[in-house]
Amino acid sequence: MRRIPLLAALTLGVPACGGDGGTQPGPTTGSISGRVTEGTSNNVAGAQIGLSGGATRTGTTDAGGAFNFADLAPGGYSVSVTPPQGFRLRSGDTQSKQATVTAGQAATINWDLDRETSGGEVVEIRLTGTSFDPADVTITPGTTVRWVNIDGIAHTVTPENASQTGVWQRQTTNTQGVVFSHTFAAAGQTYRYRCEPHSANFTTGMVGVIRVQ
Ligand SMILES: [Cu+2]
Repeated sequence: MRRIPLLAALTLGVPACGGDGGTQPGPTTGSISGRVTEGTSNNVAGAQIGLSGGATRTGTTDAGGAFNFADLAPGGYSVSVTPPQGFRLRSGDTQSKQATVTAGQAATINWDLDRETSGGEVVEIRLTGTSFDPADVTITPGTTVRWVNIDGIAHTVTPENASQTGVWQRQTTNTQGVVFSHTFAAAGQTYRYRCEPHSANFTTGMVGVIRVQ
């Protein structure tokens, strides 16, 4: 067994004194992040976010409705949103909001949008038995799809790719009625989905597809 000499042990136990070199440099920048949603559960992807003030940048919300501007010098900023097709600002909300960045801190700015209701076509898909009816739907951008539980038993509407552009969040239902609605804004996307109790994969059983052209 090795023994630490008494003098060394004492030295190790005593904090360095003398004043220099004891402090670590703290963060000098902060960030502004946030999320754009519609209602309580729908993330809004593809919203354009603009930053001005201490820096000028642009970004777009991801599949989770999130955006993030990092490495910002402390100070005041203005953050604005441009809703994607099919959405508009909620009445009373403002397009441009102010944020103050503090070093080492994340400021948060959120928007909750409304769906554009003027002229948007609505397509209904019925959940009945072990089928989505119709199962294969082709729509144009801006169309709203509404899933309705007909038989009142447990189903889900589970997208194959939860990070796909413009995708909806997995939904569950066990009662009759409207399960949810989702407006498809992004063109050129094909969304495959299934009902978990009635399909083990995305190709057989209770499955569906939405094609946005
Ligand atoms: Cu089902």
